Amino acid sequence: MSKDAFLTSNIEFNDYGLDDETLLLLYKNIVKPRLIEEKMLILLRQGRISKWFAGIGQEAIAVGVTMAMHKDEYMLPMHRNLGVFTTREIPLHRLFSQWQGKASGFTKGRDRSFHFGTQEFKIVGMISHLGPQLGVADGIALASKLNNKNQVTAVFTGEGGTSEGDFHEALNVASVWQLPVMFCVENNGYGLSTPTSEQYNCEHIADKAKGYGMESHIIDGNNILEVYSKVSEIAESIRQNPHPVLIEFKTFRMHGHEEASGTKYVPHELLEHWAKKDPIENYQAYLREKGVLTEEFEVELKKDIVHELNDNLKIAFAEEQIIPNKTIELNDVYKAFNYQEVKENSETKELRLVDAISEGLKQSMEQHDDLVIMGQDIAEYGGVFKITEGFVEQFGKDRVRNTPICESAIVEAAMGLSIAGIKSVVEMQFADFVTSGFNPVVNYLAKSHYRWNQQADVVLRMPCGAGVAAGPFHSQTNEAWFTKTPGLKVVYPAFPYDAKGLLATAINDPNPVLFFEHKALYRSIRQDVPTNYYTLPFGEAALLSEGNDVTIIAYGATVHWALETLDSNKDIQADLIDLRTLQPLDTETIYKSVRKTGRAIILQEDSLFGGIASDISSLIMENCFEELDAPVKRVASMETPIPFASQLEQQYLSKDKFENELRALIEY
Ligand SMILES: Cc1ncc(C[n+]2csc(CCOP(=O)(O)OP(=O)(O)O)c2C)c(N)n1
Repeated sequence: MSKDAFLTSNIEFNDYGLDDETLLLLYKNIVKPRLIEEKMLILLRQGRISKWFAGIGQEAIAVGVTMAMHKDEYMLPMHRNLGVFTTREIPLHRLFSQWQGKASGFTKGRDRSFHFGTQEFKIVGMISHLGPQLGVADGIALASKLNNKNQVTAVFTGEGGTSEGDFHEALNVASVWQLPVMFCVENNGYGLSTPTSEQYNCEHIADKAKGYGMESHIIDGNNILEVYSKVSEIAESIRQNPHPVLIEFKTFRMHGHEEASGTKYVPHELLEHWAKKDPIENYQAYLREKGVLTEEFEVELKKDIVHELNDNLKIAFAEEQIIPNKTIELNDVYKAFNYQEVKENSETKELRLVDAISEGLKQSMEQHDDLVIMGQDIAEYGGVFKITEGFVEQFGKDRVRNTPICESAIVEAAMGLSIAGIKSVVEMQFADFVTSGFNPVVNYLAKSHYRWNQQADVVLRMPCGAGVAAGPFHSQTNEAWFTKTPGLKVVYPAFPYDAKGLLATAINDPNPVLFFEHKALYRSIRQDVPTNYYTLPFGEAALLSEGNDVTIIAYGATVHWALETLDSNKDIQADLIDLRTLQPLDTETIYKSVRKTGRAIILQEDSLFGGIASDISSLIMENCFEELDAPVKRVASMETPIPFASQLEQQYLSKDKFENELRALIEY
């Protein structure tokens, strides 16, 4: 930073009645990230750090907004918001260790740069996909509203990020639910190399607020006094009366997207124009002119920061590299869950699968008095399968929340609730529609505990499956998309008794659980089910029949197909294993049975390739090869989308070919 380049300010400052102490604190806080970044650029050139996303020229926004927030209010910053972290006074050596992938950072070397959160400092960092944190902020703000905390949540995005669907969904949900969120858009001219003219086609991003029925403001993002004063006012109004606000900060990205990529594509005049509006040099000139900033103060300040910086860098550089340890890595994928068995009573009632799920969900709502459920049409309407019928009357609309058609934002909001300590269940109207919220499931919920020790205490209910002539978009059984993603648990009951107990466990488990409910079983399968609240453990398959000829492995609807087949082929003596949960998978029960029978057949409703049957088959070959008398057989549906017409659907499904394949295996 050149010392005397700005004798007079190019920004029109107004002190908004702030006292000298505050004016100097703002100065202190804005200088610090600049000095750190300048040092980082030197280290980058020396090859001592790997990448840098410079926020130089944009510091007034991060610093001004952070100072306007209370320390116990959550902030969700982006990759150029170092000022949020420094103003929240995170010890610098921890930041440096984070950037160097060391253990004293915030992710044990598992994620880079600003991709971390810390409950201690109430900061929830971004994931690379930019947009998802906007919906996460909704969830945190919802928790604050439900707990009457009068707090505001501040979330950042660049103007590039506003083109993502997450932005639209998050703003829409925040407005419909009147959530206390400040959506802070840093419009810095470029998203990587893309200028604003190729990013959006309206004059101001703030104009979009009108479409969401939302208050908006445009603020000079290079003027720290305007940022701090106006945002303080806005934040206070949100605390008093919860509502969302969209704030567009006009600023400019003075460096490349990341340092190595440069700024060749940015017209020189533009850089010159904005260089004159540097937020620090102008503020410095203003404070000097005003007589608030003395040379002595400035020298001391910079000396202190440089000392702090160097001392902390020394600590981080001296810290040893992480020594890889597989056990530690594997243990952190899921939050440890201390399963508590709640025994069933002897009183039972015959229930259909749909009723058992409804009863289980209702009893969990009673057990956890802050559990929130969210989904399309689940409130007064009771959900398309009527599982939540009558819930609003019992639990109220705060806890039984109809959502707009915003799968991404709702999964993200569930994540936000979890960050704020609230459990939630999200009903996907159909499992097929999870694709519209896929990113936050596999990238946010699944990876959060591993990345920064933050549980995603969310259950996604997934009405799935074929056999109801509903065509390609209301029939899929898409468990394989999730069983392959570390960090998720996958439950797939076939019976009312299991469904009720496993749902209670899914809700108790602090990890993200996908709970598959087969639609064709909802009203066709009945069973005597204990009337009380009870739990069943994950990772324990059920042995439904026993025999020495063959091991049949099934889950969901295929369990019933296998039962029917055995019923009409009484000469076949089979171990029939109902997996009940796919992740965790009860491999011991599978191996024990296969070692006894020497033959295994896996029946899957989904198309063959890449399904869980393939993995189970491999596991059996790898672990039981010596005991096998025949190759392991997978039986699965055709490699096509699921067709609508019932005769086509029947041809598609693996059900009808199972009997022949079973006999062929036994006769092998
Ligand atoms: C979903 C997704 N698409 C693309 C990218 C690659 N990417 C990372 S940052 C970035 C530009 C973001 O621009 P903007 O939101 O304006 O923020 P800025 O970098 O300008 O601060 C892009 C394209 C990404 N990380 N995630």
